[in-house]
Parts: sequence; C-alpha cells; structure tokens
Amino acid sequence: TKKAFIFDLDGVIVDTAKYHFLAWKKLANSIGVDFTHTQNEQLKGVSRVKSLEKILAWGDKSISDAEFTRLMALKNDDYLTYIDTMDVQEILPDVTKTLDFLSNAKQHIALGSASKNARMILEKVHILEKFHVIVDGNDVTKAKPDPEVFLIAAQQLHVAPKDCIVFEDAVAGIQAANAAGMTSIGIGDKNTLNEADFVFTDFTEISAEFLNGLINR
Ligand code: B16
Ligand code: MG
Repeated sequence: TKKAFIFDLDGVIVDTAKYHFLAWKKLANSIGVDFTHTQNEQLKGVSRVKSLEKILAWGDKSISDAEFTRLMALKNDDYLTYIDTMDVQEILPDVTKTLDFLSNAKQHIALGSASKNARMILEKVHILEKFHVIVDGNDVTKAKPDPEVFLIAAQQLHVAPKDCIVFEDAVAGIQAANAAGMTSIGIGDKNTLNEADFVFTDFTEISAEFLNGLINR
C-alpha cells in the first residue's frame, strides 16, 4: 500500500532555529532577560505561545495578557524579517532528493509542523508544491508531544497511522509520532532522539534501500 511520509519543518527541512534564536534573544534582552543557545534548543518544536511562557519563567517575569500579545507580535515581526531572506539554498542536505525519490515512488508527502509560518517558509524555499497536505500551527489545538498534528495529516490523506512515517528533529515530535502509532525517524543526535524507531544525523545518511524498505513494508 501507499505510505504517507510526514516531514517536520524546522530542523528537518530547513534550519529556522537560528532565526528563532535571533528573534527570541532580541525580545528577551529587551525585557531584561538572558537568552542562550541552550535555552533555544529547548524551544525546538515548541509553539510560539509556549516558547514565550518558558522565556518569562526563565527570567522570573510576569506580565499582563496585553503585554504578552504585544511581545508575541514583536517577536514574529522580527522573525519574519529573517524568513524574508530565505531561498532554496537553505534547504538542508538531500531533503529535495528524498522528496523527489518519494514522489517518484508515488508516495503521499505531508508537512506536520508547529509553525504558523510554515506555508510562507515552504514558499520562500520553493518546495511548497511538493507537499500533498500541509498541517501546521494554524490547524492544531494541541501541541507536540500530542499526536494531533500528525493524525490530522493522516486523516486528510486517508492513510492509516501505521502506514505513516514521520521525520522529526525534536524529542516532543518523536513522542507525538510514537503516540500516533506511526513509524518515527529522528533527524539529529542518536542519544537525544533515542525514543525514535530509527535515527539519522541528516538525510545524506538515508539510502534509497532504506526508503524502499519503508515503502514495501
Ligand atoms: P512560529 P517545527 C517549530 O517548528 C519550531 O521548532 C519552534 O521553535 C517554533 O517555536 C514553532 O515552530 C512555532 O513557530 O513562531 O513560526 O509559529 O519544528 O514544528 O516545524
Ligand atoms: Mg522541528
């Protein structure tokens, strides 16, 4: 049967974490809160609202709802100035090759991201049309590790969760894929992503034989 391959965006297709870092750091510093690379790592796969909540907690700050909304908008406006500079060169190694391989093998291809800017980013790097279904931060009520984002993708493609394969760089994303009953493939560090069914450093390590094995399972 035809399988569905669901890709996370940040950390899998492109490295937008570096832009999130710059925008969160500027925002945190503007309210007198420190922001480090280690903290940025902890925001991977985490929604925008949850990210600001964490930053405020780290800085021991409490603010009004109106201020919270204002800071969220400020961060996103700044983040979008970086996104605006993105082009095809920002696609991570062998991602396009993998998408094309799966497309030639007549498999379903979906995006499952926490980002509300996902469509815009895919457009900027010119791969929007490679996705049959896009589920992002605008479509979900429950963030990863809840499986909602991946289950909606499966449902829209009419593919059973057991026939879905998820590529994820965040621990919460691997947990979401596992909770959905899907095959989870970690992209990144083996120790960090040890809950995944398979882990690869990046797509250059994923062979055609491996992908065919998943397709024909
Ligand atoms: P936005 P993913 C996630 O993308 C990022 O990893 C995370 O750092 C970010 O806070 C989240 O998207 C929300 O992004 O502010 O653009 O809505 O890894 O799920 O593709
Ligand atoms: Mg990610």
